[in-house]
Amino acid sequence: MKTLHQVQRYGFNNCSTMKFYLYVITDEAIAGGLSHAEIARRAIAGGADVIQLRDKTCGCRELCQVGRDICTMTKKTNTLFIVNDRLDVALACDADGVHLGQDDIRPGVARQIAPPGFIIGVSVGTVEQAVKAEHEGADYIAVSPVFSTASKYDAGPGRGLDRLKEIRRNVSVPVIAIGGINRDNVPDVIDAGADGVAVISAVVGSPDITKAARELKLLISTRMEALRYERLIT
Ligand code: TZP
Ligand code: MG
Repeated sequence: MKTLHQVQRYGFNNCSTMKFYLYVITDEAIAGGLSHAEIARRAIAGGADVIQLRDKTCGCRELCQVGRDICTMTKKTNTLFIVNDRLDVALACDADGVHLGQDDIRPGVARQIAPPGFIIGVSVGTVEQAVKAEHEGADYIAVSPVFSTASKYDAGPGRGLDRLKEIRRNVSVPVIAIGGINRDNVPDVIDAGADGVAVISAVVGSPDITKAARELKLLISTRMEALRYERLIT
């Protein structure tokens, strides 16, 4: 039997057909002072499928305004828009969803507040957390961090590709890989079962965000296609 969130998910957002290939997280410091909106604009031009607004210091009112500006862009370009941590901001700026960490509001509680079809993503580091997040209504999970990263001071050590594979085997929602992912390791990440990759530095830290996004997206799509073909013939 489908849970309520699955009915909502498939009924309204059709999450099963959603593409999460390239998920770009905004970071003004890593972008050398570019605004969140400008980072989003450049990443979308390079083919980002999802934009996450992430700012740990910005006040609520300003964050809502930034979110509304990004939302206008993502709606026009059919890009998903997710707000990090803040369910209130995500709802206020009409984002498609919220991304929650292990210390944020519980996904099940967020689900009770959010409208039907609202996307809830959850960061996990273990199989237990992943299974729990799915059970509580997460629409996707992010395995975090797959590799060590300097972009999040408290991310902890990389969990590795075996952990990613193990989590993939134990949940049915889309699995996004995050942390230290770049052009060199992205094929291995896709081979390990990720449905998409979330990045900051590999795209936002590049002097040409649009080009970096385009190149990373191409690497992801190419590897996804190759995998699909391999599965068809084996
Ligand atoms: N959550 C887990 S790792 C991370 C976040 C926000 C940072 C990812 O940044 P990068 O530069 O792609 O490693
Ligand atoms: Mg968080």
